[in-house]
Amino acid sequence: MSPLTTVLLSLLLLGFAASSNCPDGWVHFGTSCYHFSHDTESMPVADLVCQHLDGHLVEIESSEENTYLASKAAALKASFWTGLSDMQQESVWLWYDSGRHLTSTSFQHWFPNEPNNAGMDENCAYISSGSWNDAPCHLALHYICEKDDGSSEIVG
Ligand code: MMA
Ligand code: CA
Repeated sequence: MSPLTTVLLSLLLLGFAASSNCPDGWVHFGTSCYHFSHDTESMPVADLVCQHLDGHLVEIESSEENTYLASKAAALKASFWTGLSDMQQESVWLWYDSGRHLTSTSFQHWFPNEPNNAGMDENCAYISSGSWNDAPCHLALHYICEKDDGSSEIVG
């Protein structure tokens, strides 16, 4: 083998080794895999289903991620639970699985005048057409699971 061929083959193999894989039924964006549910569940049950699939309810951290999810969801015309909740303390929004707080500098994309805690019973946030609304956590909605794409896994 010529040195050039060796280098090119090595790069190809390295590329494959580093490339991420998402299971069937999951789509890839950034360093995550996403699954858009076919069923509807309350938000806590949705999170349990995501955990059962080795993931968690989606945590949206950037406008790029939000736009990607909205584009994928557009064809599905549904509202999807995210992992965002203020069920522990009213008006303190945090990502259920990582425990990260939504702060004034965090990416957020609420519908106008949301979150409004309508009926004082809205502690979970769904995404619909790219914007977020707080709604009762017991509502049965579709949901988006997220998990790491495995590309940063340490092997060996
Ligand atoms: C309206 C608005 C929301 C609220 C839902 C409840 C459709 O949006 O008042 O803030 O969460 O109703 O269904
Ligand atoms: Ca609301």
